[in-house]
Amino acid sequence: MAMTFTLTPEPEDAAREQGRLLFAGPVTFVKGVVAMSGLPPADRVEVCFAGRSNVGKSSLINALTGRKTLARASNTPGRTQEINYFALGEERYLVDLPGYGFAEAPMAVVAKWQALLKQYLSGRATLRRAFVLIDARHGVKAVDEEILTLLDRSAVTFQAVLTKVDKINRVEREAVIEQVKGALGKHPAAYPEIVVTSSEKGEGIETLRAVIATLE
Ligand SMILES: Nc1nc2c(ncn2[C@@H]2O[C@H](COP(=O)(O)OP(=O)(O)OP(=O)(O)O)[C@@H](O)[C@H]2O)c(=O)[nH]1
Ligand SMILES: [Mg+2]
Repeated sequence: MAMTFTLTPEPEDAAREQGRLLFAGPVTFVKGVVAMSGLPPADRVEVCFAGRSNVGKSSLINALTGRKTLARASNTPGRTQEINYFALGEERYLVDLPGYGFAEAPMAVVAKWQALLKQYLSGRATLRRAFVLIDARHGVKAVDEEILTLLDRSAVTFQAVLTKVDKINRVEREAVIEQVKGALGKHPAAYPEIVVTSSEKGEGIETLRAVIATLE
């Protein structure tokens, strides 16, 4: 039986309000982590943002939190090389993962990121969901498949988030959604809903806030 994927619907009023409240509260940068030993205590639900370099992870965290420079969105691919922890009050950790697929990064650096990523994804008990960001202009690429497979093996539920949707038209949007649905179908850890976002225009941001706020 094929798995059916849908777009995450607009949140109900209560969930929207829960999301708004969570993200309107204090948001702090906790620390940048370069080794498992540096992780903060696993004392609350956390979600992580994974995706290839330049896909818009930091921009999405900035849009969610309404803080323009919190996660240092940069034009330099591969700039975010640490696992960056942000706290939403005492409620949640948001985790900005190092971007992958940065071809120009030295092999040794890539290997170190991959090892850390693997340890983090398989070893973090409070990690409730991974959001895997997919550039809406490109869809799921071979480089994304690696992390999707890693998430399957780590049994971490992941939800696909299309980014930069403001850069494509209606027709392209429908096409990329179909491509992503097809790719997710091969991954047992895929959550059956996709969120479509634009950090630039705000599309999908309230929806994603509600998703994060209502995770048990
Ligand atoms: N038009 C548009 N541009 C975006 C959007 N999100 C991000 N960008 C741009 O894409 C580039 C990369 O965004 P980042 O948020 O730095 O990407 P990242 O995934 O954090 O990159 P690394 O940290 O290097 O892995 C920046 O120039 C952003 O301004 C979006 O929703 N719309
Ligand atoms: Mg970044």
